[in-house]
Amino acid sequence: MKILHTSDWHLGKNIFGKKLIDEQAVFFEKTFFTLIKEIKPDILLITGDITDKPNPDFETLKLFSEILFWLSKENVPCIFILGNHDSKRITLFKEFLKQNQIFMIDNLFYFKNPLEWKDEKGEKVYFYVLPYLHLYELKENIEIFWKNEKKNLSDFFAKKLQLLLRDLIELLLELIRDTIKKPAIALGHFAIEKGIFTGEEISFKFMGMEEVFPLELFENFDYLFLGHLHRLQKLFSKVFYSGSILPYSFEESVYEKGVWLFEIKNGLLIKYEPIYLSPSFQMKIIKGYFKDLINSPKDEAYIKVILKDKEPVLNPLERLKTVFPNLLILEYEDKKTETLPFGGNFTEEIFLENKKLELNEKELFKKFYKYIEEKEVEEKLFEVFKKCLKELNENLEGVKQWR
Ligand SMILES: [Mn+2]
Repeated sequence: MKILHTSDWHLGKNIFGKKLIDEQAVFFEKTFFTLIKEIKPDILLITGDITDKPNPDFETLKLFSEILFWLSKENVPCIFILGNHDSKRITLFKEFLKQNQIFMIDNLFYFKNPLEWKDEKGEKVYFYVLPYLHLYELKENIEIFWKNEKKNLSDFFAKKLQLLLRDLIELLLELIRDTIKKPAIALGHFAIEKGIFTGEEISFKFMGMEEVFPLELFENFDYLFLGHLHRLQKLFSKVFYSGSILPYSFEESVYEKGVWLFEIKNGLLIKYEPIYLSPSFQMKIIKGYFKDLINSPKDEAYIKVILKDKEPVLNPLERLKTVFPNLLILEYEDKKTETLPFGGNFTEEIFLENKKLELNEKELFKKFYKYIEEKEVEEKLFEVFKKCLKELNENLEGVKQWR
């Protein structure tokens, strides 16, 4: 049985104000769909964070519906589960989609009754599906789906002063412990100990699942295919994160993106292979002095510039955009430079120098203008300055007399 595992699509994601929806559409059309046609998986798993926001905009929903349409047209069975960025808005049509073997999972039904999946050769697995839910939803779900259990749930809840996510997860695992069918594959959206965070895994919901669970909690499962951590990784010998499908931060863009291809034979995972996919856009961090960067060759990638200059540069973002049209963010290497008001050092220097040279205001202005504009002030402009200076001095005189 061939299983393709992907996660954290974050459809509709913006980075520093740049919408990525077009790039995401290109990626699915050119890269992702081609891969699916090539691999022909028996099932495709998407373990949460399908959209970037719980209330996705129209463009995002449109792209998502196009992806769903393609998958159903190509008869690719899939399991989608909710992540911490998703909401039930995207599972609204789940009953229709189920008829095309697209399972959109937003409750614990398939955690209690695992989703049995069989391929043409009779190979069989059981998916225990644990979507990301609010703490109260999780509690509600346990009460609904296990209401006929012998164990007294209300006793359990009454005993707890404060309900923690960890308690509910432990309870859930306890509730299904004796009924687990093999091979048992858990699908979820949470962090496991030793997992590498990228810093992109921020929670959109109040009760964040920022808890990191020990592996031993899940010892009854044979494999865990998970979402949430954005780097593609394998932990211990049975936990797999496919990571985000595209690079979503500058710092992470150096790591390869992709999906996991699993092969199950006689109930065992006989193959796990990361398939790396090239993103539909490039992200780069460029570090250097302004004078060098402004003379570098044109680069269309999404860029973050880190300026090494010790002195603040005038309008660096706008000026560097002539070289890097997709420059999204600019920082100074020395954080102190960033907070200096522009010309902070300059004015101080000039002030001290002026004390020595006793420059008058007119000469001082000429010097300042040359520093900023890198050319001599034109006569016309200088006349305007002189006029303003005269008015200012007259006003100051007026104030003095009035006092
Ligand atoms: Mn995510």
